[in-house]
Amino acid sequence: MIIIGERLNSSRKPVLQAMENKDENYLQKEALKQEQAGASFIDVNAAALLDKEPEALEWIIPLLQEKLSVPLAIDTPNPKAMEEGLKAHRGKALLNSLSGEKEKIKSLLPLIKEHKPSVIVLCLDEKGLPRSPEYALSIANRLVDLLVKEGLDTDDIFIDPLAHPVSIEPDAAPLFLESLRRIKEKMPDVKTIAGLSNISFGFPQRRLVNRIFLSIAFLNGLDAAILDPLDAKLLRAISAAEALLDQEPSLQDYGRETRKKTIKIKE
Ligand code: THG
Repeated sequence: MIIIGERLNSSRKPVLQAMENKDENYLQKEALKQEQAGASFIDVNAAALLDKEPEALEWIIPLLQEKLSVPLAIDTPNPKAMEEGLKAHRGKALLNSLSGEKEKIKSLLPLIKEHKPSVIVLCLDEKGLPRSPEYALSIANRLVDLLVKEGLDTDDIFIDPLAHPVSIEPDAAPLFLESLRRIKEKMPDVKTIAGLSNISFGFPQRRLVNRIFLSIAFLNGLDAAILDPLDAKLLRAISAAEALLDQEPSLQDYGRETRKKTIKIKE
């Protein structure tokens, strides 16, 4: 499972404060902790800074890269901020995100051509979130074709079928899983990704629901997830799912690690 660390998001109050107060130490530590916990990308979102977002990313990205050996996922709906973020990023960034909306494609495609980042594709267009797996697949298919034409490797494309909150749509999880399955079946070389927390929005015991959802999604072919890598129980659920599927770490490693950790972490 590829982990994208979600903690550096300006929707979290301490992060917003650190971004506003230019607290370099806090931001670097928050990034490094996530890398050390196993994240392969660190998501950075400064959208709550509104018109200051482009300059914030231009400042934060090199600041974080001083300390990190993994790349950043540049998480913004604002094309201008994305442009500044991609310019500031050394090496291949992860663009979060492109979608099927015409305006998005028009503004982001030239940036993708120029910087050749990895790209997260949201299954969403002008009509909003798809209500059927067929529609999610058709958006994914169209955008993957477009990106491959621009010279991207399928390996560098992550499709996000977008989980809806179960508290609002009772069939959100089966819809997500069916979209995931269809996308994997049609495009086995592209990666799939999900932000974990949407599914449990407005639901009791969110962390537990997220953990169970992630395990089910993983067993159905999810390659990557945006989550809090410092959530020890969540990370252990991932290791358990990996061990069950005979991926890394092996079952033996899982047993050894678990015996060590159960001393500290109660089930
Ligand atoms: N797909 C893609 N990108 C995304 C998302 C997605 N980026 C944003 C979001 N969804 C994932 N990132 C976060 C970052 C922080 C939180 C949730 C998702 C968060 N959640 C708790 C809450 O909402 O209450 C608070 C946890 C806390 O107390 O720290 O903070 O789906 N491509």
